[in-house]
Amino acid sequence: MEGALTARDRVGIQDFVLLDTHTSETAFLGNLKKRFSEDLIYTYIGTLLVSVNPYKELDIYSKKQMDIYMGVNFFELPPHIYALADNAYHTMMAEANNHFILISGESGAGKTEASKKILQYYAVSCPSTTLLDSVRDRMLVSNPVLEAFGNAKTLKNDNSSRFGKYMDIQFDIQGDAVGGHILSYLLEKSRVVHQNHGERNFHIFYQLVEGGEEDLLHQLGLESNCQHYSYLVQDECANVTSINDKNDWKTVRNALSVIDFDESDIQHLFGIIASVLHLGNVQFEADSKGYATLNKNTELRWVSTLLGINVQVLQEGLTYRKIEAKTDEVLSPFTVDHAIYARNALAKAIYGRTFTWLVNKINDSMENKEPSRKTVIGLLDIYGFEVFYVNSFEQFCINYCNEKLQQLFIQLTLKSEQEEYEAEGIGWEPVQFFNNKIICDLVEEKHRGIISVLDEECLRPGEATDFTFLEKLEEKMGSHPHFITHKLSDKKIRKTLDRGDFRLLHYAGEVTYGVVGFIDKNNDMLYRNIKYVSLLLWSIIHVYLTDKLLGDSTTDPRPSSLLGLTDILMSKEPWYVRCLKSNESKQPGRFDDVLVRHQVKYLGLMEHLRVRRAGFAYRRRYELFLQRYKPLCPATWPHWRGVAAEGVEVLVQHLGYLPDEYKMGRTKIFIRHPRTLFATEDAFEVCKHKLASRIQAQYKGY
Ligand code: AD9
Ligand code: MG
Repeated sequence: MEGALTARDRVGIQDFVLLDTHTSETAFLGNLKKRFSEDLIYTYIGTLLVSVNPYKELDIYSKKQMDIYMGVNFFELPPHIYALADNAYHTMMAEANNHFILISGESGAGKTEASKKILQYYAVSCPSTTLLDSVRDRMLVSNPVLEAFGNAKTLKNDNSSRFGKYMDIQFDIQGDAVGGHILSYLLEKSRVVHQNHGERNFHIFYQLVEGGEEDLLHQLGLESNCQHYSYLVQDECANVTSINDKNDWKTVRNALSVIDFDESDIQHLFGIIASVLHLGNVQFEADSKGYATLNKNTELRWVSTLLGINVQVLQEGLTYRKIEAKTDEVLSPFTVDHAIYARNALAKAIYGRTFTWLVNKINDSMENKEPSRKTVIGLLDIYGFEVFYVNSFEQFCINYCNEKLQQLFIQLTLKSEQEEYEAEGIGWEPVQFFNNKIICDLVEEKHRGIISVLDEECLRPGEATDFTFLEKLEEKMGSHPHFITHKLSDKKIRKTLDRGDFRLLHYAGEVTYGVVGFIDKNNDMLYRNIKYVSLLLWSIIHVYLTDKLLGDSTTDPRPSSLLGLTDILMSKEPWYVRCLKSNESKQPGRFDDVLVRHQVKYLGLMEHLRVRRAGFAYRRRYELFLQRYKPLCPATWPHWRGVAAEGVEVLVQHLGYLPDEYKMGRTKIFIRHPRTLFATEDAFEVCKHKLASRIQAQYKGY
């Protein structure tokens, strides 16, 4: 009928797999845009959830909404993050295995928000006993605490995660959320001492200074003015309209008491945070010989008081290098530059250790000590791919992490899916996709990758510089199609590169990295900068931090530790949320076609859709399928005595599966649409209840 819009015209299609015959990028984007304009930010590709950041509060996350989604099959309700969370949960319960939800997308796309919604869903909706309420409360409040210490305003996102977070939510056999555990990765410590134009330090500093009670600030020797602290005013953007530091302070203070921080822990914690601010204000002057001296030591006295370190020792640590000779120790004075370097290194080390300590404390408070059998749902929320005008070692690490996650996604979906069809002898037209393994190898390959070259250079202290590192890269990577430098490029491209740059062609786009600082920052990560920071200073840090911050942090925080994470994820059943950024200016309701198209492309969503459309949403080994659903058919219940595959064939015939709906592989049955399986699952639920009441009736007879 002309003129009247059908619901489908208005709200688009909620699962791309059902998008008629169109698998073109234009149709895909048209559907996303149509839904976005109706505030429908979620769309499925099969069981993968695509989410587009609305940049405005939507009324879709209430308890009432959670209840609507609880226990309802995936495709019966409009797409929602709760539906995905619920489905992962019910599959975990039914199959008694571990799952993880991988949330990806570029910086500001909505990953952290998505992960919070999922956690809220589990904490609020899953069955509960009063005893467990406190664990859930702790899980929920761990978010504002970790965000205060690990998030900051960047040019891309006012609340950008500056660390990677993997959280296991543990469930007991009844399905109660009974505990949690967090692993944190690669905190961007350099932000403590330096922020780029238009960015801020970690939120907690502003929260304390702006929101801290008068008494507390007095005890810590702090002024209630961010402008007073050189680590906070480098870019004079202390005030951000979207952030209310005073309110956030209250939230964090309350949260800390929920996660078992007593008053002395809290005093201690903020004493350390304040000491970092004081340290940033410690200034040096050159004496007549050019060596560093302190121009006044008021700030250093505060650091000394707050950390409990003798002021003289601290002062020596910041202005002298300790050289250990055979029998003696010699103090050699620092230049001003060296002293500033030592001061900043100390500030970063203190902050980094405090963060690790905080994560450990949160983990203690969420720990479930019951030895009962548990299954977990893991949530992965890392910092997203980012490109700035100037990109350094931090962006290199962040973008490499994203490269790894994309590889994991490819491995688990596009690649293994197609390999499985082949192995199972299912007829299949291969779908072409860009495999970013070539870029992961370029970064991580042993002895040849960028990280190896960097590590090797770090082992040549005194000789290696950022520029010798770049030369080595040019020697080793010269002809690599994803690596370009000024020297290696033609005239046209050369104009866009400085001599100290290298450019990587990432899966998500080109990024030009300036090499300055790579050696230093990598050394810092390896805790090898003993050479640069005096031994004396380091012994102070060591004694102080191991005593006060409960143990050494032995985890290697470099990107290579991500390999361990890949193993953790590979052992679980995956679910995916792909977050898309709707526009660069953070405007509510604005959908930038070019920006969204670019993300759809590099995230491989079209390829995923093609594999999904032509493929099968569900597969199970014959034995498992038969074991679960055999009560649904008289011929297979209570036992099927023949070959499992034949039993499954009899069973699905009985259930009325159409020939196009399923395929029989070598070891597994493949089912095309989830709704077919859901219908079977519903029938199974009904049957289970009937069986249960029959058994009850029998027992009544005794
Ligand atoms: V980064 O890689 O950590 O820099 P994220 O985590 O992908 O990034 P985040 O979740 O922090 O982005 O979202 C950025 C901002 O977008 C939030 O602070 C919200 O203002 C906004 N946002 C994101 N998702 C939603 C949503 N579902 N509803 C409303 C949202 N606003
Ligand atoms: Mg985030």
